[in-house]
Amino acid sequence: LMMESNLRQALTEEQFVLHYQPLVSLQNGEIVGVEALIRWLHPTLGTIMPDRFIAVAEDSGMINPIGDWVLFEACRQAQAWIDEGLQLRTMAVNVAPVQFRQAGFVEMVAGALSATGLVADCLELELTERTVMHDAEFTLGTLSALKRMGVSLSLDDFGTGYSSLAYLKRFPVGKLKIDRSFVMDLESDADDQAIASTIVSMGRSLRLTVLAEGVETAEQLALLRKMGCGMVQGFHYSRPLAAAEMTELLRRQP
Ligand code: G
Ligand code: G
Ligand code: MN
Ligand code: NA
Repeated sequence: LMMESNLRQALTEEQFVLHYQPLVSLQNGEIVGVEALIRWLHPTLGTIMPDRFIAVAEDSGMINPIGDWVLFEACRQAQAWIDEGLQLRTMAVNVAPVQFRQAGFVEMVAGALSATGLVADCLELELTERTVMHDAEFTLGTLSALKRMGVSLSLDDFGTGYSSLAYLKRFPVGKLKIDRSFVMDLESDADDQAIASTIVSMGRSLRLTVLAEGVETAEQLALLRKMGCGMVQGFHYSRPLAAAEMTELLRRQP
């Protein structure tokens, strides 16, 4: 099943869809953005989650055409919501390491923006520490080009890889996303509290927005709020939603 040819067929037969999860500001409780998350709607096997095919896509090189599709579709949907008059400041899109390093990546991002009419300010690319710390000089060049275009950058799964703090300062990154493994047991685990609170403090000192992922309970939310965390994402607010469901949620926003 999880072969290059199946992924290619899935792409041409339009079996991929994006779901969207709200990114919520703790300042006012508003949905300020969404993260696009891919799903494979297989005709006989049903919904296949990305952890079952992204690795194969990366190894086979199919991540590039799939990633291009994700970017165009996310930008198209963001502009459709904006055209409807809905408030949406950020469309966040995950970028795989191979995709980030493919020749012409910056031009492809520019192409997705111009083809869909989405302003660059609305687009945020999520990169992991693993992606950016590998060949940091290459990363700096690419991130700087994206930043000059007006695209925002965030570090996903933050705390699980290893970041050189020197590069964290040099990279034009605007947001740190605290990995959900540190949030999961936040109420009971003093170490996780120390880690989360340290990331929040460091982020604030570096003038970065800090978002906590995987927030599922009111207790986790309260702790993060007390730490001064700026944004959250997780099942407590909403699971990832199909586009039509997300449209309804955005329409209900004040
Ligand atoms: O809902 P969740 O199961 O969506 O996602 C699981 C993992 O797959 C996460 O690590 C997430 O970052 C990754 N992922 C989801 N959508 C995409 C995508 O469009 N591109 C890439 N490269 N990774 C994605
Ligand atoms: O690696 P990345 O942060 O892009 O992955 C996002 C993943 O986290 C997706 O699989 C998404 O479905 C999942 N996710 C989002 N919110 C929650 C949550 O509150 N709890 C759990 N367990 N997973 C979540
Ligand atoms: Mn992500
Ligand atoms: Na993450």
